[in-house]
Amino acid sequence: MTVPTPAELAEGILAGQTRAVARGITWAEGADPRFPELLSLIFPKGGRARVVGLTGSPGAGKSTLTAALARLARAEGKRVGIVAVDPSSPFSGGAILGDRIRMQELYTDPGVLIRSMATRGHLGGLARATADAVDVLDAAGFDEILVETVGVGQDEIEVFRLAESCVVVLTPGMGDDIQAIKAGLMEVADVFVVNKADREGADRVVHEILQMLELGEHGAWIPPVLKTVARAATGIQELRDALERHRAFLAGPEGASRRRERTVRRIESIVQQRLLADLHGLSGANGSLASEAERLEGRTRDPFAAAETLLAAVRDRGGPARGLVTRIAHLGVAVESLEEGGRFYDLLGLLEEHAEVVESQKVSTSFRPVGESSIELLEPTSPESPIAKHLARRGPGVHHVCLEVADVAAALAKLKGAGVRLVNEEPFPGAHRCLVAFVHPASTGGILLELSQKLPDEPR
Ligand SMILES: Nc1nc2c(ncn2[C@@H]2O[C@H](COP(=O)(O)OP(=O)(O)OP(=O)(O)O)[C@@H](O)[C@H]2O)c(=O)[nH]1
Ligand SMILES: [Mg+2]
Repeated sequence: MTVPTPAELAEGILAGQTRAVARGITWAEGADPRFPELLSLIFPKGGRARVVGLTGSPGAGKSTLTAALARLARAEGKRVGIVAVDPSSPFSGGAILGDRIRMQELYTDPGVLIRSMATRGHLGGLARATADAVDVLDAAGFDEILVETVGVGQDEIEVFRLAESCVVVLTPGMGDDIQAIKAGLMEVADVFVVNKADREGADRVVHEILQMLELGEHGAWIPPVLKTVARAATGIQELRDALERHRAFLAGPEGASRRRERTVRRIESIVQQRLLADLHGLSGANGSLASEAERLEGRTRDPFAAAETLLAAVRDRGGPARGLVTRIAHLGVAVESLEEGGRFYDLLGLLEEHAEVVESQKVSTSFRPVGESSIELLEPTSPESPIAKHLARRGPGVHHVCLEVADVAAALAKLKGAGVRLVNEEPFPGAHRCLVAFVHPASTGGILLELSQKLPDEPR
């Protein structure tokens, strides 16, 4: 398959094609600049899948439990996506051969898609990559999505928080882990599972969790504590029932705030990553992390002042680009002939002020000022001209809108960084001594957009 455009890939994903889904997840994982456009196309179609996160210490039985849940869902005819954010999971191939063989039927079941995510090297963060992968699966029509993570690092907890229902898996004989759970996972757990209940001490762990819950703060949802033997598929139906109750809770009035909290977190994490990336990218006169750190160590700057300086620099750089666009320079109108097309504008008193042949676009142009802007009539000088093609396809009419920018190269870099689809990656000479470049209608709301930078007048 040749490299698809975001629109082609979106179509494949929405049709549930496995290869398209896999590629979409790869884009998510690599923070591909095309991913935001892809997501914008598929996101409106999602929202039907139920997303369950499972976390717990290494070896707690998360994968076995995930597989057991997947089997139950398959028995009901549901399509299941499994995302294993975990290098040692049988799902990603690291575990004991026997476990993998026991799960073999899931790997070959066309109604199941298993994907593992590396825990390292995610531009933009593991949580973001995982949430994006889940959205791809959701849009592809998977009914249930199970996300397995090792709940140790901050990053993994972040991943976990994004699930709709979070299952914390504990096992007997892990006294220390209870402490860790108190610290990080307590308030995100929706269901507690004490797995390996075939072993000594399961009841004691259940008891400890219940005690913890009594002391701790929780809202309207009191997390149930269940016992399972994942390896023997014991207690799985009860887990599924508990998840169903949690889903019903989320759909109700009390669940709404919980849901909102998670949605907000997701946006926060994207913003946070962006800001951090911008912060680390700072250099030069406006201040950089290194220069501010140096001032701090030399006591010529205090931490708050350093932060203020850097925030101001980040805002200049990555914030909404105030002052980037200075005006609408002109409206480009394709006409069969300048003479004929110009007659109407003459009637309005919008007389030609400037005419020019633009070689790069193979067009003759006629500029008719209107206030700060102009109407630019465009007549092709060759059948090769983009204007000739426009006329053939759509007839005469609005061809593009031109915005004047102070620095077209900088504007292109900024847009490209945000995943905007560009027609030209490099500026080229346009009419009126301007440097111009076009932005694709797919990113602008349907209009071909020209960005134009006025070059200084030639010395006389
Ligand atoms: N005795 C017992 N063993 C179990 C149970 N559930 C899983 N196991 C075993 O525990 C081991 C680890 O199970 P996994 O499902 O790979 O655990 P995990 O939490 O996914 O492990 P990592 O992904 O490596 O962190 C395997 O050998 C399982 O067969 C259970 O209920 N009882
Ligand atoms: Mg595992």
